[in-house]
Amino acid sequence: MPDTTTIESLEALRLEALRELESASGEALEVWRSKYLGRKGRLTQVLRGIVGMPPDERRSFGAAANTLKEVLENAFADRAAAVGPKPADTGLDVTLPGRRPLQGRLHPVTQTVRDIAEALTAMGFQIVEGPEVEHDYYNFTALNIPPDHPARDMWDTLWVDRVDAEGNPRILLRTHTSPMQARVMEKTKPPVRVAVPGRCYRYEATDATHEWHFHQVEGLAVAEGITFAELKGTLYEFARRIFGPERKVRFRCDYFPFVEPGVDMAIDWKGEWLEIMGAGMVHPRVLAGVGYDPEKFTGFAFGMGVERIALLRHGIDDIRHFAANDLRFLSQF
Ligand code: YSA
Repeated sequence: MPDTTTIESLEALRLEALRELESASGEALEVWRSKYLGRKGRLTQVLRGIVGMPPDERRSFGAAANTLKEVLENAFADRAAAVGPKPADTGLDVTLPGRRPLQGRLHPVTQTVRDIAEALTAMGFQIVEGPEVEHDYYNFTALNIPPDHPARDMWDTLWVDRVDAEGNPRILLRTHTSPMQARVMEKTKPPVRVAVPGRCYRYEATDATHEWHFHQVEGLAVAEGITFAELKGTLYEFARRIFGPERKVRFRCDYFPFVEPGVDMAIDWKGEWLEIMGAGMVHPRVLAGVGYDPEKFTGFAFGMGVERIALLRHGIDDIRHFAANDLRFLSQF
């Protein structure tokens, strides 16, 4: 058996291995790698034998053997790159452009809710949220709309299939965010200034400007000495922040049982007016109902439709696009 523990034997191994490698290709390449560098390969055996050598020889021989390992590994890599399988052979074309991963983003209605919340927060309103499944007391009675009052017909209501002791349904999907007016005032001493974003539901036929489920943002400000001029000023400022200073705004008298006086606000849309919110001065009966003294405190409230605002801002022609879940529409925002 030849002595493999001398520098000369390493040199002989190097020459032999490189000569063989020069003509190796295809499967012979792997045979070569295994013969010299594999687990039972010749060089590997040499390296394993180093531990049994006398210490003074071990250092210089070990260094030479490791250098040879590096030389053979590099030579193998060069040869494999020159004659080994090309990417095309494996069916993989690395020059093809990559596929861009689909990037998620916020729904345009969510974006609009956030923009509205940001504008109102900057104007001093605090954001609060409330339940979508509501008691009829908060949705109607606390808002000066007692049971059997004809004003209940203003909101086509989706009732939850549950009745009270008298056989009347009392639980509903909230038709507007206004129930939060009473919920907030019940728990807070004046002054209050809150904005309530949330989803609402109505048993309504749909068309280009009406959905059966949509979002509103409610606003409520109550303190001593608040006037109608402050309501108007607040809503003008809000419209300026959301639609810009050029967009035309219209106020008209309107009726809501929980305000006196009441108004609605519309924005110009395709040469017409599109109503975006109802508003008014909080009715003294609503204030008294939550324990506020209506002789001392006054306030204003408003409730705006988020989908309508998104529609106006983006020039969309039909509100039903928002819930249709069509990526061709959603990916524009
Ligand atoms: C009025 C006075 C206040 O002091 C406070 C709030 C209000 C608003 C009241 N709660 C309300 O819901 N009035 S509303 O029925 O006229 O709706 C307000 C806004 O919600 C509308 O101007 C519209 O922008 C939107 N909206 C109403 N029904 C809708 C709708 N958006 C889409 N689809 C529907 N079906």
